[in-house]
Amino acid sequence: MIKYFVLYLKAKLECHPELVSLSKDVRNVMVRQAHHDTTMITLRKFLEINNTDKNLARLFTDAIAPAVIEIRHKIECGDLCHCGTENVYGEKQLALDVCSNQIVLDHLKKSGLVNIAASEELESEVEFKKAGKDEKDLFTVVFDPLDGSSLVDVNFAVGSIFGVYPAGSPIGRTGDDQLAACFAVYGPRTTLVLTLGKGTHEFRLNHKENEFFLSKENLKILPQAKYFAPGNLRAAAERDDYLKKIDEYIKKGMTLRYSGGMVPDINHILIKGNGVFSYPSYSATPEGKLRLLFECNPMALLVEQAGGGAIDEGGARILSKKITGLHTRTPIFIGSKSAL
Ligand code: P6P
Repeated sequence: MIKYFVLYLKAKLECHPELVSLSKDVRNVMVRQAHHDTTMITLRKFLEINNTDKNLARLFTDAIAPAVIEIRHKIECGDLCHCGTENVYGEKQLALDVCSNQIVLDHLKKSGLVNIAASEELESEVEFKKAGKDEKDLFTVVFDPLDGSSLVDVNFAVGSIFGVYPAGSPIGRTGDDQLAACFAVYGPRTTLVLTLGKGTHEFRLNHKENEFFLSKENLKILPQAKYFAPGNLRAAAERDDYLKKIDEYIKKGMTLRYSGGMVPDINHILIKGNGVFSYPSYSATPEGKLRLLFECNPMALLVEQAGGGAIDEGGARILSKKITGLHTRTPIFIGSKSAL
């Protein structure tokens, strides 16, 4: 509130300087504070202001952010054809999937900060040489390099998702062990939504400067939802409980916002400040479709840090679920707590 009071005073000062006979020094501080405009704060500066661990900050500024910028470029000019390979789920990989995956791996390796990388596109973990570094200065990074890639050809927004753990295998841990999480949205704008355990914040890419600047600090998700994003709607044909839930949302007059991309759909909830995204299981996918490690855990941390919640269909908290395998799937309901 102080910031807005200062902005009000600044406006007063500019229109009626005779009104306030403040000392020049105080006035300069107030005007400077009034100029404390979040668009001037780079990701690097924000991490520094928030006393982020130096290695963790560098992981974001020197590896993840550059990888996101490179993937954005590939989306705009890369080819969309299938490259003849399949991922671990038997899904045909687009050249873009394989390329995005390699971009992230290259940046993580080059940073020298990563002990283990695990990708939704790869069967197993990739271990990088520690080169004499102490494990406490290294991280494990799990990622979905291009979530929703099948939507690129219809020009829908897509995204990349990252979770950061202390060095070592993620197997046997829970999502609560994440030190940080973020996703990138490749939409009309390229944004990075990030949490380091102290709130969830949005940064917007300035293409001219190739820098991410703080655009929204401390995103908040209200308990009441006005929007709903019902994934796997086909499940309602055989699951009355899901049909009933959707019917409840409709009867409440909630607005449908579903794109088929988990990243833009959950980004919508964070930026609008309310909403619920659901992706239940059904006979064809008894464990659900979305991956616990690569998609649900990072999203759950980002949403919980903004005051929302994330559970599976048994009501278990996503971040408390033990990671028993790299490619474990889970049903998920995530967003405004009263709508879960
Ligand atoms: P469906 C994209 O393929 C994805 O992994 C998520 O981004 C999205 O929420 C979900 O699958 C969409 O699944 O069954 O609607 O195609």
